[in-house]
Amino acid sequence: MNPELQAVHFFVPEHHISNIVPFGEGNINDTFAVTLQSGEQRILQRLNPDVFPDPELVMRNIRLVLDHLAKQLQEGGSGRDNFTPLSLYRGKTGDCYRADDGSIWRLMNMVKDCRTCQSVSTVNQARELGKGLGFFHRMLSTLDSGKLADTLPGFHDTPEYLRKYDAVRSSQKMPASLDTDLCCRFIEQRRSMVALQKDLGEKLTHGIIHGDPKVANFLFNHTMEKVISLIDLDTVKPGLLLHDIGDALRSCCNPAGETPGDKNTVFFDPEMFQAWLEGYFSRAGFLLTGKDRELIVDSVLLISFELGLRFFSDYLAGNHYFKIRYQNHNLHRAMVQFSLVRSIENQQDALVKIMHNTAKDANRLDNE
Ligand code: GN1
Ligand code: MG
Repeated sequence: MNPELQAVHFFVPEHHISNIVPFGEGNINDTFAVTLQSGEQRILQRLNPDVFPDPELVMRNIRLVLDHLAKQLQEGGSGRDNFTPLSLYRGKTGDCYRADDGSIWRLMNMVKDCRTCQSVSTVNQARELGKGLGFFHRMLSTLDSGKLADTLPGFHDTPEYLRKYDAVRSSQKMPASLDTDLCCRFIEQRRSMVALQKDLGEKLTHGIIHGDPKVANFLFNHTMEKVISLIDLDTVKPGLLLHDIGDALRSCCNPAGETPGDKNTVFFDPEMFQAWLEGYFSRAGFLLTGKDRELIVDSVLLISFELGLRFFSDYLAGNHYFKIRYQNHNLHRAMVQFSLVRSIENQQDALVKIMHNTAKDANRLDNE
């Protein structure tokens, strides 16, 4: 019997299952859509044990966050914002199944009538994504982050990613190609950028972060006009809100997506940037300090560079971390992130201005 069937039987009796198929485009975990005889659907997921060293702790974080979100939505203190929370199903002896190979599986609800996309196509969607992350941060701002474990130490430690890159370079024979040379040169020219991390650590708002707020992890309603949920909670943990904000913006404001056919189409869209900020500030602007705001553009630069570095290092090391669909997939992904970095650099002053004006307008609206 294949592993997904074995896992699903922990949660649902065999005769209730009608169909089970691979689902989504995640780079780390294995995800399946399960259809029951009743027609209802569920999401079955296997946590990648090579990435998450302590999957039980991941599950504990998720439980704490889901319980808190459910309570917040019930009490209505933060409003509802069309938000549909996820929930974990219980199986024979609990809400997660440990397979013989040690991996952990869980079953969650499939949010009804929702749609996802890999990249944004309208300014309204960008605003909705900003609202969605802002609402999520606002709801979790009343949960003590000290209760959550750091399940991925060093997850946004850019200097550490640079050290790992150096280590891979010195231990492997470099595949000789023009693209590889370009990436190496690009990284060399930006070594000093990782020092930003120092700034990012001080005077900035700590809280509970989602850890992976890319476009594909937000659920839209069927018309693609409203964000109704945020999925993929494996990386929820204590962290800097700016890390989430930077990551969400690098994904949202790149309409070409993470793997466009032509990497020359990659561009950081300032209109999407403004709309995203308007959305975020309307829900969670009060959580940010002046220093947080000042560093928003830098944080998008840093996270885009960091992700490019992670993809490129994984390519050099033999593609053990991110799943690939073709041989040079991680190289291509890295070049896309580096193109995004260049596009942000070229517009940096204008983006900072947009940020200041949007923050000012948001303050004015708050005070009216
Ligand atoms: C990974 O598996 P997925 O797609 O949810 C990665 C994120 C990256 C993202 C880029 C635990 O997330 O950090 O931003 O790919 N997750 C982990 O697509 O490393
Ligand atoms: Mg993820």
